[in-house]
Amino acid sequence: MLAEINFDGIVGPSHNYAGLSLGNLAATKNAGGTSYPRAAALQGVAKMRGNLALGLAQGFFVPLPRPNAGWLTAIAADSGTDTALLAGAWSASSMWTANAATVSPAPDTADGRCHLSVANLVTMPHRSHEWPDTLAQLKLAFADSAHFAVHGPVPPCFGDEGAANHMRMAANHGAPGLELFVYGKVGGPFPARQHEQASRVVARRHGLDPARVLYIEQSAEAIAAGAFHNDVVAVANEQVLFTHECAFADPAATYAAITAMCPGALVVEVPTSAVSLAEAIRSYLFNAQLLTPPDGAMTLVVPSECQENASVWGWLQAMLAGNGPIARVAVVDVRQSMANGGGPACLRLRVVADPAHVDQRFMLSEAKAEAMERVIGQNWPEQIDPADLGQESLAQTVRKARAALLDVLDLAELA
Ligand code: SUG
Repeated sequence: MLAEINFDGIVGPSHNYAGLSLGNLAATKNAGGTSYPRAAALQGVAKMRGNLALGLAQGFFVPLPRPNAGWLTAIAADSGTDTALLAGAWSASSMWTANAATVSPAPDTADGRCHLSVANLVTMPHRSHEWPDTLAQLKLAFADSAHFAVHGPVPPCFGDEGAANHMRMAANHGAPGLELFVYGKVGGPFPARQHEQASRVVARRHGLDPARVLYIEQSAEAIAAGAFHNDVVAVANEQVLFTHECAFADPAATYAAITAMCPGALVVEVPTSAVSLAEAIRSYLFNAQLLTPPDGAMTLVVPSECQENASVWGWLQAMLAGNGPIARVAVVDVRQSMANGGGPACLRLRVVADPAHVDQRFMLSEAKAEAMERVIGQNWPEQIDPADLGQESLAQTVRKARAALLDVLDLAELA
């Protein structure tokens, strides 16, 4: 049976704050700070366990090989190379699997298979070299070609950041859906990372019905305020779109098109008067997981930063009291990821599929979560100062830690 499976990226042992993402305010603010990879990875596993406890199907992807020797060779790195480029080889940014790929589930596609296109992530140098290793992992997890089609990246002239700029609305996850592709226009102070043509290429490749696709321009104001991906200001689940008033260039036209194309759609809009764009981006209110557990009570999984912001928390309490479509709010601590601009929604890729068709090595169980915690506890560095990046001893620790995880998950072929 089709279900929404959330594939979280396990935070890699090289997790650090090198400040590489222009336009991502949390990442640039924390540049140079000490990171705690072990705590970061354990926070991620705890989040996954929370979703398992809700009765949801949960999968995961493993960290990519770091430092990436292929990237260092490609840029002909030497002792004079810019430290930001060198740090790019060490980034654990593949943890944010919302940027791994764009996914169109089987009910939406012409051939009735679930299509996945790996994201090229070309805008940020440190993320531009993720896709080959991500693709290898997708090909393994979704190897069953009767049910999945895994595509390579769109041409690099079109920036593609994957599911972070893609939403899907449907009566339920297994029903045909409306796919929403959100793109930015260049010209503002920060890069517009998702290009319209990349989204259009993905939709054509996936065999989507044009009558069930919408291309939506992200508001320039949101990008300039630090919403470097649409999932920082909007999230959808089934028939609900939860969005900030300033997420889209033309909100009224966007809502009208959605309600016309997806009968029963409900827009839960948070006005600027209740939560400013700056507060929304600081708290990551919209970078929440909006989930439908088996008991049917739609649940918004927010980062703990939301609890600490009076207007955000106040708005959430009023929402719960108001008897709207979102029935529950759950709080998770993913502070280590948040400090690099990655909230609960960034850490997961949603794939609507029959869990039985996925390579079971990528599906989480309680026992596997415990095994992961043991490996992380024993092998992940406790802390990393960005000045340590480049040290051979740290490289060895990072490689050994990843190898230990692959070993326990029976995924050594990704070594
Ligand atoms: O691409 N941060 C990531 C955060 C990605 C969040 N994902 C979603 N919104 N879906 C990025 O900006 C910071 C790494 C550094 O600066 O070292 C970083 O890559």
